Amino acid sequence: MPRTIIVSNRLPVKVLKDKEGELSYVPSEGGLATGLSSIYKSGNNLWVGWPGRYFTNKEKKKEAKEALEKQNMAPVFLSQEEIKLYYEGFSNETLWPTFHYFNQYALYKKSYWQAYEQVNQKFCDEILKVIEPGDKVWVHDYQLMLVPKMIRDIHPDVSIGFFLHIPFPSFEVFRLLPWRRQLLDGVLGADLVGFHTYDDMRHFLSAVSRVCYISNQHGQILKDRRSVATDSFPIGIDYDKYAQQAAHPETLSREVQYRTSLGNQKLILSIDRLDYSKGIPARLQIFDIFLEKYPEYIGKVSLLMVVVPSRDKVGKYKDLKEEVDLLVGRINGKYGTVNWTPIHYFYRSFPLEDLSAFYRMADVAMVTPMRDGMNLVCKEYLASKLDQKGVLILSEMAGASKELSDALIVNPNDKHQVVKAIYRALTMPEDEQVRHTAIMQKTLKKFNIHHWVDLFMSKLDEVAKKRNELATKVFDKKVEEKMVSKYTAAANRMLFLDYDGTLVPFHSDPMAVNPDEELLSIITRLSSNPKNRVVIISGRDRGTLEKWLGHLPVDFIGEHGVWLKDKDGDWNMAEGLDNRWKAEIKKILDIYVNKTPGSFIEVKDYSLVWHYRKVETGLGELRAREIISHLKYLSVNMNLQVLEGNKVVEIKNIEVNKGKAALKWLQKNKPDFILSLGDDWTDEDTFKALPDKAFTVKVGGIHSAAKYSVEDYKDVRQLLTALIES
Ligand code: GDG
Repeated sequence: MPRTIIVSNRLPVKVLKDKEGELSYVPSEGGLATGLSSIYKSGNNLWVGWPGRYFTNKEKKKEAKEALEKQNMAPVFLSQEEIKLYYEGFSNETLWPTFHYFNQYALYKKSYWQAYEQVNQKFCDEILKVIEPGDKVWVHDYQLMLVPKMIRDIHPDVSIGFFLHIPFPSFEVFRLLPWRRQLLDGVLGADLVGFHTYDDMRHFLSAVSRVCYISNQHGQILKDRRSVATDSFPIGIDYDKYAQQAAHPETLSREVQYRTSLGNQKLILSIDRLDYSKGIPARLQIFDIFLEKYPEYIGKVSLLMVVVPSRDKVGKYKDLKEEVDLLVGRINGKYGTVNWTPIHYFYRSFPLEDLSAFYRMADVAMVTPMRDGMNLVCKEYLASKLDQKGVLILSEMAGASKELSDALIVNPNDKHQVVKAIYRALTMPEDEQVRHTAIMQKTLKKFNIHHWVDLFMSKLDEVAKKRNELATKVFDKKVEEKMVSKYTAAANRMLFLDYDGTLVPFHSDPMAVNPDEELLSIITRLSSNPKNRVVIISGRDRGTLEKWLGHLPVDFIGEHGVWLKDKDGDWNMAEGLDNRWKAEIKKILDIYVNKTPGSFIEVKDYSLVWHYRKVETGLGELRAREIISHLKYLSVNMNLQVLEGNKVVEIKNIEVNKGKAALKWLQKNKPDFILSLGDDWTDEDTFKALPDKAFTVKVGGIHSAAKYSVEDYKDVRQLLTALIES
């Protein structure tokens, strides 16, 4: 039975060692572990990850491995040095700050990168030990961005998903990384790439387009003739667990205990891991300003601040800890009285019962990170509010703000706005609190952690299904053999060959792709065979076609079917065409050339083409859309079609298309073997027009009416050579 393999930096378990050296295994309580437990614990499924401790003793290592394997876990053992360079180093001192827009904290060290590559390979090797075709792999987070490609290179047929738990930054920030290309290539080894928000997905797609020069269609990326899907999957929490915990007698008794010592003052709650992305110092400064601005709250409201120790070996975190300690001390010194402490500060973690009591007690939760992939604390707070009384102040920089629009949404850099939000929260009428909480709870209940896992997994299955369908299209050896055998058996063959993008690659200067020696030799050999009729079917003007290939015995269909020529005849124009529209449309295109550096117009006899290959990425696409919408109504009235091609917008008569022209050729010649090769939308007309027995081949894509697909012009030349040599 195919298996599902979960891969993450840490295994969902803590390995503890007592004084006698005995090992014990405590399952992690984290949301991800809960959500994925139904998957990795069943059948022969598996979770691959670091067990979270160093093993120097071989016996103990073996013992741990065996014990973990019994619980469906495969440990990747890492040395102290590896953790220092790969985890604390590249993951947390390079990627984490960059992805959270703290790029001024990022270190770009070659030694970190090398360790990151090696450790990613180590994870991959562990997976390769067990993986088989048909299996599914789900790789988690920024520590393992290279793993998808590493697996794909060895196993082209397995389904691979990747989920990023932290934000994906804007391209302008991402581009700063010296290893940006390798990181993207690594992730693109997956079939499905998931993010918390649509914005993260957008940034990723823009990075792929600018760094790898691959555009996308509705989030689908075509990479090495594989389709990579991207989507947003906002992670949820185990809602019932938090709601039930909030009703648990132990939670209630702790709440009573804490309430008794605090008195009946209002409580604002703040809970995070120690991290500069969480905006802890700013939150303290905001509380300071609040007390200054609203002195009537002195003695009436306290901030309960839990900071969970984290990454304390990384330099920036040590500095942050000192800053927080200092600020708390300063504010408590400034406002504190014998019977009131402004900030109750804890630098440690608490058991769930305490956490739940804090959530219940808090009148306000202040979740104001500078940047956060999602943030689960705010969701847990809401789930714990069984009476629905309480107010959430939420930073717009947290992924959660996209779902929880009923919170008081703030920009954490606008301190005065947040101060006002605190005042509003503390004075909000109860019925309003209940109204907002109820709406958000409804969302969180539905979009819980199990829902998230199901959504991702079913999308991964769907993508895999599509991949299999597309795979049937690949022009492989078997198809080639079939084609060659039909070709040799035929006596009257017709080959429709598109030019740009099919026989030659694209170039920023369209006149720079005149046929090279290899191409000339291929076409000469094909066309000199009396059983063959070679038809160059192109959007090019007749002058260029004549100049480049006119000396060979080939037929031409130029300007997508405006100009036609038999190998032994003259150029003829398709009947009934009008080109008086050109002057008016050219005036419009001139406006766009004037405001778009790098663009130009190609004037053909019966069509106009606006080229934008040299225009700044993004601007060209924007202008193309503007032109299309500008010409929308005009073109209908003038009987024109406006088509978007590979970095071009072409305007031509509605009657003209390659398909119609190709049909004319078939009627005249009645071939017993037909091959058609083309790369863009104009060739789709040909593919659709040809009879079913034709071999239609799309170049450089898979979404096409063609039966088969090849990667690029090199494959095309190989395919034609196979025919010649048959
Ligand atoms: C990353 C992304 C994304 C906190 N204090 C205690 C405690 N916690 C638990 C909370 C919560 C978790 O830690 C923190 O989760 P966050 O989502 O808020 O933050 P990160 O750890 O940075 O997580 C983040 C997440 O991945 C998931 O994709 O949301 O944006 O940065 O569950 O309850 N738990 C206990 N005691 C504590 O004192 N028991």
